[in-house]
Amino acid sequence: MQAATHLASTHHRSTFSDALLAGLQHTPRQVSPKWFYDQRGSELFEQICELPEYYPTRTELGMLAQYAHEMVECMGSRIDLVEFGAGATRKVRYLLNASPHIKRFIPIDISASHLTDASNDLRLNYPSVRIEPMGADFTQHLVLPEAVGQRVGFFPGSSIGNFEPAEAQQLLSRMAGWLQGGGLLIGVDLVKDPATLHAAYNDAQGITAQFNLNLLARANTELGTHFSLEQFAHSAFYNPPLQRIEMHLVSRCDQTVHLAGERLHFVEGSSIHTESSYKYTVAGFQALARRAGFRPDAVWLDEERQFSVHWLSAPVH
Ligand code: AVJ
Repeated sequence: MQAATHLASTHHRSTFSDALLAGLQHTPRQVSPKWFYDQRGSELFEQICELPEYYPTRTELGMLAQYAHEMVECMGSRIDLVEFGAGATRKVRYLLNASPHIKRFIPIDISASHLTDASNDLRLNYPSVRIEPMGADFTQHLVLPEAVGQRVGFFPGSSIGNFEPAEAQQLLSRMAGWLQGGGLLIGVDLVKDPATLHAAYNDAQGITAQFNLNLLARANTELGTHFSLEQFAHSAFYNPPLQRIEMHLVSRCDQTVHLAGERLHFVEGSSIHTESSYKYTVAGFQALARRAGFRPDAVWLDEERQFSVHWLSAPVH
């Protein structure tokens, strides 16, 4: 039984430590949202997906339930499927149910333990599909095993929105390289009224706030820091000119934290930028995909035009 390689190694901890220190010594202070996803963070995100305010997940699931058959039509007759940031692997099951042509599924996720459980359950439900999980950070160097059919990528949930547009283009062009001859099925959250966006990242139960603050709890657990979570406040707001939601942790007082032997001082009101979630128009995203080397093809929208799923063909070059 091939379990996902365990990432919580010293390498991973040192990488987290280095990234956090570099981000907190940077002006403005910023940390990549990928560090949200330890076991606790992945669990909190699963809770976010159930929230009434957080519309992206249920909207995309509804679209997969309605259009999966059309989506797999684009993928060919011998599919080698890879998912970037597979998490709980809930969404891919609509594709696996809709197509008998998926020979292998490679779920990739930075949260290895979360991935192993999900993969074992997939093997039980889809015995004819080779399930080969990869515990990896797909934003870093990635080597995929030899293809066993058309290489098809699956990148749902608008996780592309977490990347700065230039980074998003770079990541998409790497994906276009990996997926040559096949394509990418990608979920992209759309620009909409700021009130709906604000609510989606400021839920009444405070789960998103816990998800945001968990970054500091993780540092305390893994790096031995002494962040006082009560002394930081969750802040999330929509930035219209940049068409992005910004999440921050705001210092409630003047305080000092030690990390890797360095002394970090936070004045009251200063913040750590912990996540951006860019929103796109259909045309804006298609232009970005084209610049990355894809040929935008089919697009699916929900009735309220809140969310989009795109099929991007990856030309051979
Ligand atoms: C999983 C990255 C798509 O940005 O909407 C949810 C993560 N952050 N609530 C998003 C998230 C706050 C989510 N993505």
